Amino acid sequence: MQFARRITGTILTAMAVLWAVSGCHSKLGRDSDTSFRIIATDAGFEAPDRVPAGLRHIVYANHGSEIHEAMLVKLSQSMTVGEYVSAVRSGSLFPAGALDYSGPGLTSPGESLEVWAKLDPGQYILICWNDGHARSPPPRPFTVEYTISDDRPPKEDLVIRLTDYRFELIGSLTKATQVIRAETTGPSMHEMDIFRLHDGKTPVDVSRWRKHPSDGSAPADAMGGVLDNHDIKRVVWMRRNFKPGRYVLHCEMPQVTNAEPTNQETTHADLGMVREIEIEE
Ligand SMILES: [Cu+2]
Repeated sequence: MQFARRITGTILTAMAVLWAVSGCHSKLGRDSDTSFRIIATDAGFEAPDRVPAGLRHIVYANHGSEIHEAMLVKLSQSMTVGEYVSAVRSGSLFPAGALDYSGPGLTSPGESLEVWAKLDPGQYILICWNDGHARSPPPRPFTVEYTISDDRPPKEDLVIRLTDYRFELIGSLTKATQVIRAETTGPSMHEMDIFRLHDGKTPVDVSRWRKHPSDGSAPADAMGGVLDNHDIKRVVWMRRNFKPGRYVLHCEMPQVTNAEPTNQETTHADLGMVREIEIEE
């Protein structure tokens, strides 16, 4: 009896140790990378139905023929995807109760990048805001589960601070695969799209084109970026390869971010949140 109890005790201790080790393992994020793969097409997004909560490693590629971004939006508990869509169709960029959770920014066809962003449990959608896309292909719903695991973000090569209304670089971008740690110092929400300028084009050409995308040919390629978070304290990381050239950091956040479908024409880019940078040979 005593022997049996001791065996049971040993087994229970062993199980407790195993449980503690595995718990610790997932907390550290070591080897727990569960990439969240998102593919944009012109007909909508391909993505998993469910992902764990926590810091997610998003692997994003645009397989479409137009520029697409992938904004992660957490719906409020009472809100359906249809209700969000109808608010968007009536002109709202920030339907009441829904929360932006960042995501990969504007990305040209054939380009890809990785983003690390923290997700809380709940019902989400993926939506692209480029050039009226938010009104046509249906957003892709997905669930963030209550299970938590963290993918470890890579060590950054530089930090970019998004503040009202400028980009502050701590470090510099070089030609290579680069990890950018994006911090929003605010006080407003911000986003950062990265464009690679075509020969002879300027940041002014980019801002003008972004307002009227169908007027003439594009002055730049969209290299991705990081979209806004309602919780501006959240740090987001991105990683991609950069070739030498002239680039523009650009924030298209509307100056007014309430749920009303009015007065959202003035963007942070209009207020000066545009920065040209050069990546040297
Ligand atoms: Cu901004």
